[in-house]
Amino acid sequence: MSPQPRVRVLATGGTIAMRFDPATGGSVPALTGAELTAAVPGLQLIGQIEVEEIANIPSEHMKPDFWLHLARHVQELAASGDVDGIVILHGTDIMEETAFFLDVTVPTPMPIVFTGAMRSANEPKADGPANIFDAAAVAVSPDARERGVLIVMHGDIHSARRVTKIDTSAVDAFESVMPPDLGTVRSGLVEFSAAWSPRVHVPLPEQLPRVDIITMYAGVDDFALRAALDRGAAGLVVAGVGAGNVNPALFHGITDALATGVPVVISSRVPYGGAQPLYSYAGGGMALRRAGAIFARDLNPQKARVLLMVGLGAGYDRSELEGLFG
Ligand code: DAS
Repeated sequence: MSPQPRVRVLATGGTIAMRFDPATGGSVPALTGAELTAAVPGLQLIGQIEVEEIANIPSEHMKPDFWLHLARHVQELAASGDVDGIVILHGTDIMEETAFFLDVTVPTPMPIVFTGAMRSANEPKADGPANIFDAAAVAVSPDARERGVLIVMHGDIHSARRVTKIDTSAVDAFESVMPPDLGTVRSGLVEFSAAWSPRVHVPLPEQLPRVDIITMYAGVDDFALRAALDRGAAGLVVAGVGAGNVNPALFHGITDALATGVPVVISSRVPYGGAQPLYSYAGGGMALRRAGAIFARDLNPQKARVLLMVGLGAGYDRSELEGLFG
């Protein structure tokens, strides 16, 4: 009988590891990764499961330094030959950012699968156990190799690049924008569609510079933009409206930032369609492009920030950054 595939589960926390606390009226961190995996019926039939307790924090507490530590550890595991697939248990609020960071900085063909839960472990219909089972089934699937980092939630398989959280409470809270999901997993049956997701790789930097996101909304001025620059932001991401447009106040702030050599990436508040330069009036996308801004295309603002941080951390100049964003 062929040896069981070796699955390493890295537990970082999140709702999946929480319990509702009647004393405080809310959910709080409560369970280890070992307790979570031990409570999943049939998990041992999927593979040889080994759990590491990396952290037990809500994902809002994640910081870029944690990303660097996690990426180095995943790189070591991928190179060790001791592991066939990795499952990372993580909070859902920041999951897409951490997953995309590893997708960009850890170019292994090995399946790296994130999952979490929308309900705490002691809530009715807790979704954590099923998500752990599904994530492990994907992590040992030969079809999951060379796919980049994946997020598996509610039986759907998503690429780290295209997935985003679209619902604050539903168990099917994640959706892939452009193209559809990569596939499904139902009771251990893993099926990938023909969909694909582009992937870029940047060598893992030693440090990640400060990059801030500036949001466009009616009447916004350049206060937040200039405050970010005053705090030493090495790059800016703009969550524009439409396909990537801003008002004249932000436009002038952006052109000033560009003039001082600070790269500015234009993304969009809108989840579908991506950012592209369409309008030539002051603040329109084409005016921003002509001023030297880079367009994020399919990346939402939080992921464009991840890629800009990594590119700047790796020492990329403006033309290399332009290439990175495609
Ligand atoms: N507790 C929040 C987090 O850690 C939400 C969740 O995990 O679903 O991201």
